[in-house]
Amino acid sequence: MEKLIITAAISGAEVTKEMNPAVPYTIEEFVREAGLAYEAGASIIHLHVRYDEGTPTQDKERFRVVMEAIKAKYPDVIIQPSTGGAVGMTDDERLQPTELSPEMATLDCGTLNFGGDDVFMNTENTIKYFGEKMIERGIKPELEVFDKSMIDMALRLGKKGYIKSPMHFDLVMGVNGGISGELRDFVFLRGSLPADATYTVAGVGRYEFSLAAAAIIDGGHVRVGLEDNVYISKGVLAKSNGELVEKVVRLAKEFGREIATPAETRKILGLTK
Ligand code: KMH
Ligand code: ZN
Repeated sequence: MEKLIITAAISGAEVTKEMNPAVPYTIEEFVREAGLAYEAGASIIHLHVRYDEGTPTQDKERFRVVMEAIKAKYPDVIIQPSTGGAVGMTDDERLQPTELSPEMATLDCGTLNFGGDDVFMNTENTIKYFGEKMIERGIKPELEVFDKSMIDMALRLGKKGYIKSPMHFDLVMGVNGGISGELRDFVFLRGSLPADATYTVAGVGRYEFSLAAAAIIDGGHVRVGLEDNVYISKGVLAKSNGELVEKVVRLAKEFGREIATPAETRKILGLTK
């Protein structure tokens, strides 16, 4: 079986230090959390940035500083900025980190309720616009799908030339407003992907490790991190993103999956930069 790509979603836009003190806000904290995840076995860092006091931002300059600081210490790690940002941001605000020519970036494939009164807006025109920008800038999109309809949207827009194949998906499961993280739904999503696609799974909250195990067995890849889940086990806060990655590495070892280095990850995903 192919080696296992581990992505660490180290920060997110919604999770706070009140929920887990390890959530990074300052540049030093971003370097620390990225480093611990990388050293534990993550080859991709999925990145949202914050200002020092914790406000999420898509500001290009803040991304530049954080990305350069991480790369200065861990030059081969793959940094995958979010273009989802935080609920309520405009399309152009969200796209800013793609101007820095990262190897990858997320591309969210549909609109969904996001808890309470929040709606995470991704209209068809937004998805087309983001897809075009990523092709223009030579960035491999990680297609964030929170429900089955979003896979269908990606395939439709792929046929129209907005997204290139082979596609790489992130099955984000267990968001309040998206598909659940039950195994039955994982089998359904996974079975809906094109044969030439790669995928990673991001189980939110209590689904993080059950879905990681499912993807490891299935030959898929895994995303973990404080963005998705702040606990290492029921009721016990994770000490760091590194601790969450270490748990995935242990699971992979039990099932005989080796961990992909950043160079191997580039090969598997066809990253060319
Ligand atoms: N923060 C969410 C509204 C992504 O990174 O592309 C969107 C999100 C998805 O986290
Ligand atoms: Zn994200």
